[in-house]
Parts: sequence; structure tokens; C-alpha cells
Amino acid sequence: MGTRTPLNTTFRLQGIRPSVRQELDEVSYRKVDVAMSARLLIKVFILLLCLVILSCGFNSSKQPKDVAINIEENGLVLSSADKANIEKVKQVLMNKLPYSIDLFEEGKNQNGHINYDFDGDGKIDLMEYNTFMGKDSYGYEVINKCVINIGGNVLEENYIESDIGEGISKLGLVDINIDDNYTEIFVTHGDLRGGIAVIYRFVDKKYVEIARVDGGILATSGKGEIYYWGGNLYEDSEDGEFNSSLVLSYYDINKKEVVETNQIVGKSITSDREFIVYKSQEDVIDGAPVTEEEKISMSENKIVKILKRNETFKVLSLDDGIKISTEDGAIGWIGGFHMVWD
Ligand SMILES: [Ca+2]
Ligand SMILES: [Ca+2]
Repeated sequence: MGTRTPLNTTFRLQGIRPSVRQELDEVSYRKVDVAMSARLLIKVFILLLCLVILSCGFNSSKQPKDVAINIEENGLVLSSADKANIEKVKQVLMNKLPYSIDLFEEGKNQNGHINYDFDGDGKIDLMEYNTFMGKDSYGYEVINKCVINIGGNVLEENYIESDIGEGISKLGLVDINIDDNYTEIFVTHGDLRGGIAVIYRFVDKKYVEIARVDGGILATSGKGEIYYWGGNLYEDSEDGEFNSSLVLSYYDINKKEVVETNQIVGKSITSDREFIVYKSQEDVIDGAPVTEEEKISMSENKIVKILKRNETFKVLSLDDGIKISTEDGAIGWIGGFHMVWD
């Protein structure tokens, strides 16, 4: 045993020397590899440490921000989404337009909330709402009840059926008078174009009905006038800008009645659409919806001219229909723009 080991050792050293060298080289390479891996590990560790420190930094800067957003107003904790929506509502109301929520969704009761200062006490209120489906008198499934709750004060609004169905269709906010601190709440019954809008003011924790207008709310003057669908020469889209120079009638909140105005008479108006100028007032097609092309084909020999988009015209009189003159001197009658029943 005593001699075997040195012999073997010699044999190995002499006979297999190159491969030992190779092994040794490989070992040293492995050592290098290990050293490189260790350095890499340290780098990764440092990187991770940096990330942890950075994320802690972000968290610590984010934490107070969230707390700041969730401030209590009127005992409410407002989320950042609630805060953003308050700003959105404010923007819409500042433009004298209604902020509205479409309530109808096939076979589905709705629930949600709107935060705003309804009673003008300077504190944000929470209005929760729930809708309930039911059948209208035609057997259609519609929203036939909307329940509103502001701080435990409940308003149950039942569907008022009119010519054009669709149940309760919208819930929203409108600022009728910018000089008071109230922001009114409205519920639209039926279609925007032919339904009824009921407007409430939240005063001393009670809902006071202040107006009921035929046709959905399009805009306000901010001074007590409510502009509604059907009260204008023709309507602009619900989302677009409202053109108060086309108003023929409005609801006056102070007089509590519809007021007709001839403010449009004598004004030069640039048309935003194409329409027919008829030879006589009796020829004007109104009533059930038809396209302008259909009207043209139905109005043979009754047309003075087709007024094109961006052409200007002047309203001469409202006494007997809407009598106008065009830039090229043609005189005739217009109307039937509401695509509904007037
Ligand atoms: Ca309030
Ligand atoms: Ca107001």
C-alpha cells in the first residue's frame, strides 16, 4: 500500500499530464466562472436593492398623496375617481350643459352614485341611485322607478309615461341659475326628443320640484332659462354646443312657465344642414320622421329652393310658420326639423 500510492501518483502525473493540465485549466476557468458569477450575483443583488429602495421611495411619496385625495368632505371619503368626476361635472355645468347618465340597459337595474354639492353648503354630498325595471302600458320592459338617496333623504321617482316611451331614461345634474349655489337634479322620462324632464332642487334636505319641461333638457342660460328639445328652430346634438340664438321657446324658472321669444327674427343664420325652403307654410312636411331626400321627392312643385349647408338665411316672421329669406333673394317657409311630431 505504501508504495502504490506514489507509483500511481507518478504514473498519473507522467502519463496523463496533458489531461491533468486540461483539468487544472478547466478548474481555473471554473474558478473564473465562479468569480464572474459571484460578481454578477452581487450586481443583481445591488440592482434588486436599488429597486427595493426606489419602490420604497415611490411608496412613501405615493402614500401621503392617496391620503390627501381621500380627504373627508361632509363625512364622505372620496376616491380619486370620485374627485375626478366632480371636476368633470363642474366642467359640463360651467358650459351650461346638463350632466347626464344614461340609465337604460337591456333588462338590467342600475345603481351608482354621483358626488356633488347639491344644496350649496360648500360640502360635497353623495347621491346614490337605483333603478327598477317593469312593464310600461305597451308591455315593453322599461325603467319604471328610480330611487335617489342623498344622505338618507330618499326620492322615489315613478315613470311618467308620455307619447314616446322608453321609461325613465336619464338622471343628471343641471345648473339653472349660476348665481345661486344650488345644483339641480333632473330625471328624464321617455326619450330626450319627446319625453318629460322633472327638475328638483335639494333644499334643507328635501327634494323640491322646481320645473317640469316637455322634452329633454339641452342647456340652460345660467340665468333661470331652461332650453329643451323642441323649443328651438332646430336642435343640435345632445353632446355638442348649444346654439341659444336658435331658441324659439324656453322654460322660465322664475315665471314657472314656457316663454316664447321672437329673438331669432331678423338674425342672419348660417345653416348647419341642408333643408327645403317651401313655397307655402302648408307645404312644410312635419310629423313622422322622414329623411330630407324623402321630403324632396314628396315635395315636387312645392319647393322654392334647397338651402345647402353653410348658406345663410334670415328669419322674416314667426307669425304664420317660419318665413325666411335666403341670400339670393328667395322667400319661403321652413320647418319640420325635429324629426318627431312637431
Ligand atoms: Ca352639500
Ligand atoms: Ca346654481
